[in-house]
Amino acid sequence: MLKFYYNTAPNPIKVALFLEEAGLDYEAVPIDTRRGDQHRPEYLAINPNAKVPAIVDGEVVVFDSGAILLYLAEKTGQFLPAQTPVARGELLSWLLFVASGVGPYSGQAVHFRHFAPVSDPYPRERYAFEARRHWKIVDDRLADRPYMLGDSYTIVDMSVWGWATRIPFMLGDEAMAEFPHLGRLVDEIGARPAAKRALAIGERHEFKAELDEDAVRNLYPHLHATRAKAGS
Ligand SMILES: N[C@@H](CCC(=O)N[C@@H](CS)C(=O)NCC(=O)O)C(=O)O
Repeated sequence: MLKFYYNTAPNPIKVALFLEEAGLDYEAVPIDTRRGDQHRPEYLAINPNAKVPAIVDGEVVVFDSGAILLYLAEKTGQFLPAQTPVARGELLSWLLFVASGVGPYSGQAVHFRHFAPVSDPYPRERYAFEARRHWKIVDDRLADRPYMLGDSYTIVDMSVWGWATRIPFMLGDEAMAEFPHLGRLVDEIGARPAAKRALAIGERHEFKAELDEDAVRNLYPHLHATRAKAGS
């Protein structure tokens, strides 16, 4: 059975959405990043990036949420656009735009707003600005079509949804109002039974809640690397 290595963060939840939408059988394997599971050798052999998600499907190993969505969509033939060169160009462009732009800027915007141990306004403002700029591009795209690639719900919408649900946490409680078309898509996907099941996946396991020193060491190893260097 397919193994899905996950926690409840946005990138794994996109993959949970696909698995639930497609009705695939899978075993959810918790990677508790606050406890440091991502740094264990057996997980690094699957995902050398020490992040979630990853999947193991027989002899196939795939890490990185965008790659997993594309792999599963192509394997099952589901949630893909029409099989034309033009549609393929759009699929790859938007999927990778989310993977390389929306996701990383959103993640850093959250980090500098909520978790950075310094209150330097520069990174906070830069990442908030770039996250907002990327979300505006997504919102504009959705202004005149129901889904990111046109008339059908695809893996690009799933990929967008993963991070979009975190916009209030990322940019402030009122921020979603800046992106009405995106808000419409988030509400529509959120109402799907598969999305409800994907969001509930974390209830299957107990993840560490405390952000204590050990969790910080596991999540932000550079802090400890910098301190160790300064102390040496
Ligand atoms: N490019 C990777 C990024 C993966 C990533 O950064 N995952 C985050 C969760 S969204 C992670 O593992 N962070 C540590 C944590 O959640 O504690 C992907 O899309 O899968």
